[in-house]
Amino acid sequence: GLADIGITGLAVMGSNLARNFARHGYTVALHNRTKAKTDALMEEHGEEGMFVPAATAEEFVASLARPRRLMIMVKAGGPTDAVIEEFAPLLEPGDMIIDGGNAHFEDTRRRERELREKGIHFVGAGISGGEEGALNGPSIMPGGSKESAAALGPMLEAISAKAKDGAPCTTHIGPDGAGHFVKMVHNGIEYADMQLIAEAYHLLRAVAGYEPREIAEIFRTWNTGRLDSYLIEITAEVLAHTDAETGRPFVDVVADMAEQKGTGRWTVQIALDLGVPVSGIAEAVFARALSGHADLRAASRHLAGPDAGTERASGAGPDAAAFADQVEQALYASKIVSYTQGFHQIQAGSDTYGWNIDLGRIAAIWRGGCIIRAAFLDRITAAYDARSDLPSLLSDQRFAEEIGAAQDDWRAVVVAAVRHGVPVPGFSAALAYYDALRADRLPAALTQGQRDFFGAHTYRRTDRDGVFHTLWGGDRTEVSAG
Ligand code: NBP
Repeated sequence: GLADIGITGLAVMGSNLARNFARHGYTVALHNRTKAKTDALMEEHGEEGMFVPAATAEEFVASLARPRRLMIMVKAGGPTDAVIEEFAPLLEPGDMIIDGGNAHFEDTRRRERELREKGIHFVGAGISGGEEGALNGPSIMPGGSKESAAALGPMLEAISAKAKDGAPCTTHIGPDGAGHFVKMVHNGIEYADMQLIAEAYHLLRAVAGYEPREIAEIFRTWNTGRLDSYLIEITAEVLAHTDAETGRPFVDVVADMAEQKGTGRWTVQIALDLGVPVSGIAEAVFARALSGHADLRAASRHLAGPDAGTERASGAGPDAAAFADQVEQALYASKIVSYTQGFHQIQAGSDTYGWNIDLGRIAAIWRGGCIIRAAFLDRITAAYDARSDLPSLLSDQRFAEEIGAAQDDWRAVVVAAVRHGVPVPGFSAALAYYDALRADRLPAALTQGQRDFFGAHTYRRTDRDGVFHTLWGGDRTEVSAG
């Protein structure tokens, strides 16, 4: 029979998604630019379900039931445009193209607009969870028309991850680029989560004196509490691992230069355009960049640090254990700030592009199938359920109480880090954000004064309406600049 969906691009992600659809009873048409990949998939997994392999684009399109659902899983960027150009002429109004690659949301907006003119629904779907997720259930963030959401929703729900309460980890995010935008911010939050965990590890090692396998145990304990998450779980696994060749902790034989594929960077670039302070994500992107500057680091090793006399808690002693508890508080508080910033960016994107995104639903569909899955996300959903127009996650009473209870320890940890010369850009940027938001008055008033002095950029007053300028070069009287 005709296929329910077709997938073109059968590298690891496309192949695994095809198998996932087939396992859920769908008939899946298969196509790849290089036919050898299609043949290999049929050979290795053809028995798992109903597949319709196609050698040519025409054959592929002809094998799809109408309205056609054609999913593209090729390398993001130019290849995606090339595939759209190849297939769009073969489709009819009402058909759907789903791009499951890691597209930039601006590309998705352009493609959606161009295809809409031809009557074709373009669905930019962010897919999280890597290879394993694609096969066993990813978190899926589709954007596009309401019609396409209705036609695709049940299929995406079937193959998606399920949260602990059984809810599918997918929802229609909003029009055009909304899905890829949310996927991008998800990746940015992932960067921030990873950086905060790395800082916690660094402090436990350099300040408290714990060994990696002891830190693994601490993370395992944390994973039974409010920090319960996939990233904390795998952190314990990585830290407990011993290098077979040298017998040393694995973490000590890995080169300390973190790489990135670019979605974290996009998050920060777009945040700059939207004027949203995502300092935690930005510090995480910069920390990876800094780690990669080997020459710069080598040239800086001689720079002075804190006095050698700085006391160090001895590993596993009571001081170290108390410090570990403080680090847990600092990590949790900083994590609340990261999510506050990330959700602010999603809200800003939604407002700017008219997407009308339901923020509580976003947290709910990240509970399974993706790298940032965590018990914590239920709390975010609860916060938005309690108040859908929540100005910020920090305005939620429970989060405010928790961060308030953590703040003394959080400050103590940042102080200890500074005293010991341990860089904690994530913890300290999060704390600075928290303190800036709480402040009655910010020194931005002085900044405005300086701007008015050198550039006549004007200012507002706290005590009456209007726009003003002081004649700094003259007698310094104030004039109305309205
Ligand atoms: P790749 O990103 O490695 O892309 C390989 C596929 O793209 C092959 O099927 C290749 O065909 C096809 N392709 C290329 Br390259 N140029 C093409 C062109 N001009 N015309 C037609 N096909 C072309 O595959 P992947 O790692 O499976 O990822 C697929 C998408 O999913 C990407 O956008 C990726 O960013 C995204 N993603 C990946 C992950 C992950 O964990 N890997 C996670 C989430 C999202 P060929 O066989 O003929 O060379």
